[in-house]
Amino acid sequence: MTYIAKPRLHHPTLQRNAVGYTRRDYEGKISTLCAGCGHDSISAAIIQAVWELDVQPHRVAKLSGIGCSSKTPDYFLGASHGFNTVHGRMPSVLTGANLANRELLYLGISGDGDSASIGLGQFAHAMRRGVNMVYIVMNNGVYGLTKGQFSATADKGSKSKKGAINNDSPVDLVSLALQLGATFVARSFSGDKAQLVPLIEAALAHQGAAFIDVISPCVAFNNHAGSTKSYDYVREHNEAVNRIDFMPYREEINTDYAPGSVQEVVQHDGSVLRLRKLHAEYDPNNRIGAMNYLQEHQAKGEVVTGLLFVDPEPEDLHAYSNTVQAPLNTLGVNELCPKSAALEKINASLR
Ligand SMILES: Cc1ncc(C[n+]2csc(CCOP(=O)(O)OP(=O)(O)O)c2C)c(N)n1
Ligand code: SF4
Ligand SMILES: [Mg+2]
Repeated sequence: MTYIAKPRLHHPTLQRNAVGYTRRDYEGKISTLCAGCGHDSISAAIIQAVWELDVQPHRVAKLSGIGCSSKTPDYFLGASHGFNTVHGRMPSVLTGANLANRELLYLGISGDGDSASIGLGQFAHAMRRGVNMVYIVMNNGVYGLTKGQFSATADKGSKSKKGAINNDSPVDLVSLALQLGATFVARSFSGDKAQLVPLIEAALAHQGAAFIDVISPCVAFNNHAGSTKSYDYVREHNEAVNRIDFMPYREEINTDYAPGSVQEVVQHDGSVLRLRKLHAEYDPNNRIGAMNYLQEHQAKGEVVTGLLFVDPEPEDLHAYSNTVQAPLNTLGVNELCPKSAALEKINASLR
């Protein structure tokens, strides 16, 4: 783990957001990841998105598992709540925290090993339960931290640095998230900040399970010819279906586009996603269509990116479970332990 804190000196003219913070205030410690690792670019995109959204740092809880990717929360949002859990167990810890206090914004950071191997069950249940969170997988196709073994997202036929061929079929987390009922599903690339930042912003505004798979090359173990998660491969095979402009509810919309070239999605909180269509036939409101489109294009070796599916009226675990609105730590002892008479009443109603 890194222990190197960044100097706290700010240039006095650094721009401040509406809640008075500079971009530096959303940074964390100095990264100890390899120079050029895609994960550092994703950290920078998260910092940018949260700063632009004027979120107060104490309103965010960032949770992760184990891996180079799961180390990154140490490198951003240093003034937010954080919990580095056990390998593959971020979703259940996050679910518990979210049930205890729904007022925070939950950011779950994971890797392809963390979520598609040991944590696959945890990933599946967070998605199907509609936990209100932004679930980001920094996907490099290998276990970077343990020296580059193929992970479950490595494509069949892709080559390791030493030339071994992967014979196993890949787990596609985006397809799984769609099938499991996630209400916001996107894929992006760490090398495309212009696409990634508005996707993170829109996901943070989304009031349900939002999943973003970010292809994030590992320069130490998976950035060679024959890898399908290298910078070169993703740049050459990136098929973006749309570009989004994210507008928080308070902003006046004044950008002009040619009629028909833009699709507007108004989210539950009033924020607007303006989708500039790059593939005219692609409809991000059609879950089954998105699944078919992905499978067809994946079979051709293309990496489909963009906002793949969004339900503008999502429901989350709290709505399904009819839970109390207030964070549990604001309730008194009588509400938390309602005594035997209340239990009797409940039992009687079930007889
Ligand atoms: C229970 C448990 N099993 C195995 C490990 C060893 N281990 C640490 S990180 C890791 C894989 C990390 O891969 P990924 O999630 O893809 O993260 P990356 O390093 O590639 O970003 C493994 C297998 C562990 N820490 N804990
Ligand atoms: S080993 Fe790979 S994933 Fe880990 S920091 Fe280095 S480049 Fe990034
Ligand atoms: Mg990995």
